[in-house]
Amino acid sequence: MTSLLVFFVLVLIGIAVWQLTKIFDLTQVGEATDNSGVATDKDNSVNGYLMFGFLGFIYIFTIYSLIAWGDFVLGTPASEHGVEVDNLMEISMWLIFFVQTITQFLLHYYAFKYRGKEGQKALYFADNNKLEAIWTIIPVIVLAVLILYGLYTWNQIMYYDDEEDVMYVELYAKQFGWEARYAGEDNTLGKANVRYIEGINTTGVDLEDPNAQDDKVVTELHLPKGKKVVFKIRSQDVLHSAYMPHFRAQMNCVPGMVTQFAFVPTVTTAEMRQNEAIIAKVDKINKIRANKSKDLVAKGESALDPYTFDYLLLCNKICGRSHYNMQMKIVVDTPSDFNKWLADKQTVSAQWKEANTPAAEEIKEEIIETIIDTTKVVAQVEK
Ligand SMILES: [Cu+2]
Repeated sequence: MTSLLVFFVLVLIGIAVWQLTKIFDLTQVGEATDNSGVATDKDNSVNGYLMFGFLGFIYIFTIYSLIAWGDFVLGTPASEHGVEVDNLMEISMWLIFFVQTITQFLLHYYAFKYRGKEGQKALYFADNNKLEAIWTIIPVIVLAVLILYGLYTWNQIMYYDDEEDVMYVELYAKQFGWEARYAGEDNTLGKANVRYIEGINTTGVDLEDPNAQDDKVVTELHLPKGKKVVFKIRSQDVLHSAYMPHFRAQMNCVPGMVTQFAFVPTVTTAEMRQNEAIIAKVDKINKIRANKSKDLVAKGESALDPYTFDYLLLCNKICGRSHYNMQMKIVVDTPSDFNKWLADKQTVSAQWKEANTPAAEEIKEEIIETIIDTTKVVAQVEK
């Protein structure tokens, strides 16, 4: 509401300034001013130089952006296919950079060179087949090569062989968080459906399905280095997008269907923390945090924890109010560490049994009774 008001105030100020200049013009009646509205040589010159100035602005701002924000790029890819994605990106960006530098120069330079002059007539071609053929064929060839290269790379990334030694992991998206399910010893994910969601079974695993008996559900994703992981991706509610930037992986999560993405992690979390660019980035973040902490401590609040690098799975689709915070930590371990970590986790069927055994029910009832008794006592004391 405030921004709408500010907008209206700005519009009104604009109109006021416009009307004032009109009044100012009217007071100049009788003086030798040109009110014809036709551009003079001076007007054209000013516009020509402004065009040239704008070209300088584009170039200087581009260089400034590269220097000021160049280190925000993600750096070393942490997956096998990530190298391919980065190559594709680099070739596309260099090409765009090269073409834009030349075309922007030509556009602005000629706008300056052929600016309007009294008595000068514009020379133009009504038609030139040779010229049109050149500027059609060259972009067609360049774009076709880029698109074919992109398609080839995409197919290489998306293809995986069922016979291959792969590991299946399910990513389950919901407003606003992630869960991951490991397929267990049989390497087959049990059936799941949103209708089975009940109690601790938060991902809707079909607990009757024999394949689901060894499935394990976790809230922190661990991946073994060097193993191809096939992600089967589901969503509970709305469209989400599973985005793992360091692995150059992204796939939509669509309610009612299973999408997939597969990759081989190549750098463990511990190794990535030793990466020079990551160390510099972490230092930068911690400097900002230290500065903020000073202010917080001065206000009597507690200081911020220092940041350590971790891979993340983020949601990359605006899916609701807390979308910005929809993330899950990813840890890439050595295969032996990974196996140890996974072995410690309980299967979802065991968790279910534990939560629904008569003993657990009894304890639950006892707790409820105690709560009721306590409330009665409190009520009596209050009387
Ligand atoms: Cu989301």
